[in-house]
Amino acid sequence: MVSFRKSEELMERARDVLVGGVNSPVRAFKGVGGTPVVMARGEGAYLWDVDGNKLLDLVGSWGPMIVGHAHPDVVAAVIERTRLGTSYGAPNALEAELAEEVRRAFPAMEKVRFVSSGTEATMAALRLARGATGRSLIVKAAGCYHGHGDSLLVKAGSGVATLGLPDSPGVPAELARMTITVPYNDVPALERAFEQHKDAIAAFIVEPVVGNMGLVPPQDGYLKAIKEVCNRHGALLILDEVMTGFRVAYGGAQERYGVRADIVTLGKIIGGGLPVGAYGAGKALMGKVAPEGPIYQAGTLSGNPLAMAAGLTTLKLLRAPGAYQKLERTGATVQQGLEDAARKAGIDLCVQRVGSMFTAFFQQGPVRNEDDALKSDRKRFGVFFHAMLQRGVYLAPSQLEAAFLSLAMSDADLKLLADAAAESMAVVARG
Ligand code: HOZ
Repeated sequence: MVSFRKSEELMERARDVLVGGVNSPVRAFKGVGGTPVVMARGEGAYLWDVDGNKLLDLVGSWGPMIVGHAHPDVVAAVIERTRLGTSYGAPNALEAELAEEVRRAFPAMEKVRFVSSGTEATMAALRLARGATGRSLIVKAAGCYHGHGDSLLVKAGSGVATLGLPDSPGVPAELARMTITVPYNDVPALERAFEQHKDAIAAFIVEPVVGNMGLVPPQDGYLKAIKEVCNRHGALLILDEVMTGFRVAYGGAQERYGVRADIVTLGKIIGGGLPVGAYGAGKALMGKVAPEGPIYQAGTLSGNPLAMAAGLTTLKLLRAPGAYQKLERTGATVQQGLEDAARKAGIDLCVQRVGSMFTAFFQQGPVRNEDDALKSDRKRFGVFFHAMLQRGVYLAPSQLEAAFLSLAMSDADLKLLADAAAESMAVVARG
């Protein structure tokens, strides 16, 4: 048995002073049971915990670590910037450089505003949509998670669904009523929402590939259809690419599926592991944001030079020839390993993957929306999670999350993963 004794001791101490011992609920292992693993360091495809266990990391900080942990170029860029001071509360030259790179990848983002997290980006995007249209209602898809902003904590996925708290206390009912939910991958339901609330809906916000009910891809034509419905009703389409941006393709889901949003939100990879979010849109729309326009949004650490440097370096590494082909191959190999392992063990498993993001749902599938995702056997997932952890593989501690692969994974790592999956599926089968 691998020991996590020091993690357990540290978590006991942390629980006394941090809520649930953590600073973000999914980390508390409520979705799988047991005690969270306390990490000490990361390098390449691996994390090392405080007990010295070496763990192949399939979480990747929930997406940002696409080039692996502590990549020497990213580390060097951050150290170099640190020597120049860590925050100015004034413009720095890296902000426009990163914004230009973001615009090259996401043509819908003619102008960009950097913030410090994905949550901030989606909150600001909603304000922009409401301010620009003069309408109050927002539509979101059940099971999508766009951070913890009040308007977005309605039938949210990720930790909210994992903990079974679909509507959070503290969100005023008046505000929650302004968020309408529809099932993901359901165009007629979106049409009905627009019919019921004529001329009152400011925007439809959606993850173009969902990562927060486990991974659920858009069905053929879904993204183009929702854009057309929004256009027809004078509403804005907000594509939340916090997870998918620079992940499912350099230009995110918009490049991969050939769609263009009215407003885009980004996070995770653009900060290269440091806290960054961004939102952007066409010039006319962004011209309504202060100081060019009246819609207010601000931030002391926005455009932080360390974060800009980490983001720029990470994006440069992603532009290396063959990077996305490698991520695709890595994803396909991992998927094959999991499917083979499940088949041999006689376990129902539906692996859904887009590039280097995937979820192995413990059910037959397909998983098209939140209702489908909730049919997964979460008890089996918990057994699998702990069996994998014992074999040195760190998965996201909830069935309703996605796994993220990195460029740092070698063939030997993929073999380790496949072997661990085969043994762990056998453990699941034994019950
Ligand atoms: N919201 C993230 C999962 N979709 C979890 C963030 C964290 O716990 O670090």
